Amino acid sequence: MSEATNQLDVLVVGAGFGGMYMLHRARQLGLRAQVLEAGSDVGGTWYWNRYPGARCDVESLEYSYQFDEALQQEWQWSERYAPQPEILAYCQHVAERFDLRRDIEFNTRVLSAHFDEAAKRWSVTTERGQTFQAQFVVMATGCLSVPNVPEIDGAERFKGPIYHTGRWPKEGVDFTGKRVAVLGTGSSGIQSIPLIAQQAKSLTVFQRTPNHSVPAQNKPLDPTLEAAIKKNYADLRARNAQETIGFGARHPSNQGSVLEASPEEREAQFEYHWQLGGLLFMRAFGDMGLSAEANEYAAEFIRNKIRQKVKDPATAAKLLPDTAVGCKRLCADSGYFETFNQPHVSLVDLQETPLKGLYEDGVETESGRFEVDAVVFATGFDAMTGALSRIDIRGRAGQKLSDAWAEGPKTYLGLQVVGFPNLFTVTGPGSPSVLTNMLPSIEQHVRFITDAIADTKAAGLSTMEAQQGAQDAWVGHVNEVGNATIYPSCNSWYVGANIPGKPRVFMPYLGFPAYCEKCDAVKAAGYEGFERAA
Ligand code: NA7
Repeated sequence: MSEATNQLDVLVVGAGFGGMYMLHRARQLGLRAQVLEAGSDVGGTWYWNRYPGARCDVESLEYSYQFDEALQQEWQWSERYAPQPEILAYCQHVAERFDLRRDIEFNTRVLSAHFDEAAKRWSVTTERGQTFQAQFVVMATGCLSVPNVPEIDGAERFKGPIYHTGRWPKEGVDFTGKRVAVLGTGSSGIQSIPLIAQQAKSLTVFQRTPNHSVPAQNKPLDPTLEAAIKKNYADLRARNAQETIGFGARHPSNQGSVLEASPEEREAQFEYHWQLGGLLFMRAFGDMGLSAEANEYAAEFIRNKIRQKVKDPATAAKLLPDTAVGCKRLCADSGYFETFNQPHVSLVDLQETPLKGLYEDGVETESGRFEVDAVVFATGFDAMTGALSRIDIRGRAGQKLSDAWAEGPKTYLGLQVVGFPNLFTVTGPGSPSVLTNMLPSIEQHVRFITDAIADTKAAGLSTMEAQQGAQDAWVGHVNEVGNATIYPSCNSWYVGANIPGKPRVFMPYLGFPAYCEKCDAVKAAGYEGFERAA
């Protein structure tokens, strides 16, 4: 190992949006940083999720970095909601513009990170047999980066190819003339199913839980709108920073109560926000996210839309969700429900006829066998903690992070964990992350972390570590805020319910502006709640 790699100030794991900005900002502050990335290029989520129809559910002009004015002026998006290849191209553009690749080692999966208490440094090993020493380690490993590949009986016997949406082959897949099965009807399934149906000879969708989806209303980006936003980008960014979810400030948000609205007013607001599209539907009424009773009106509105769209009443009935709108992340689709009107597309309800497994020629449920040529798992991710739990992370006295989190993740501000000095997480559990526009959340975390590292070093101190009292209070607060909403009310990946055996804990923090203010106050008070030592 060269002396330089031994003298890293900061080692960053992951070269998605978090890791790339972390590297750029660390360099700006004069820190010696190195990024390790498992993939062969930058992009993170947008590197891996190449399935047909993969697209962001936050508008392109808002789902982008804002730290550099020239960057946000020069990049041109083609659609209201950017497709995966374009977001990946944007990531590659950023890597080139800021000359990031020279400090990123690709095809390098991190195996372990151990803290040496005597040396006050982290030792990080990789699958390629390398060891890196660094004073600080930043896990920019993503919230949805470890695919959930369900353990299904007989998978090894199936003769055809099995794909996971989150690990889609770079060269793409041609389903022309094939009989295809898709398992899973979350965002990835709902986005890919209409496109797979366009190619496949037949498509059978296996649904465990019906999901809410609102048409994305995607369209080519209006150049007049783009010019108007770019004229004063800072204004839109500042207004978004005041939004609980960190985006959408351009669109009206009705703070009124569903319960107090007349039937006509209710219908009008829901219809207006349905036409706005996708996640913006959640802005129809202020109490939709707070009260189950209020939410039920939104749920019934969506069920009626599904009944209108799907011609066969029996299929429509299977597609009707009975969960609160938003408790699983609301999906944004382009023709999902209409796909079931096509004669070669069918739906199997796994609640009625549970899955038995795969066999040589297809999928088997309790109602019988379905012969297919290819299987697509759109079965999601081990979210929020999955990437961290797959690295052997050990802090003080050899304590394992997986032990510290045995009952669910516990952090201070989603940034640090007691007992793991100088280890930071970008958009970790306990921070707003997945309940917000990820880009501003990532930038806010990276600013906090890089400032904290630079300030700690400038003060002649060696370590920074969350304190127990501060962490306990923060965990309690995150739970209290989450439990006052409808969000923990169903079996979503927000609560880890999609992974067998995972402790049920509502992991993200709801409330982007309040969170940013808290971080600013913590920093202004000399990193209150963190202990910094020589
Ligand atoms: P999701 O939203 O977790 O959806 C996964 C889907 O797969 C969902 O319908 C699951 O049913 C289903 N699933 C998971 N495991 C199984 C098994 N074992 N058998 C049958 N069906 C199963 O993941 P996505 O990739 O679609 O989206 C993740 C996020 O990415 C999304 O929220 C956006 O933020 C972008 P379930 O509902 O658990 O019954």
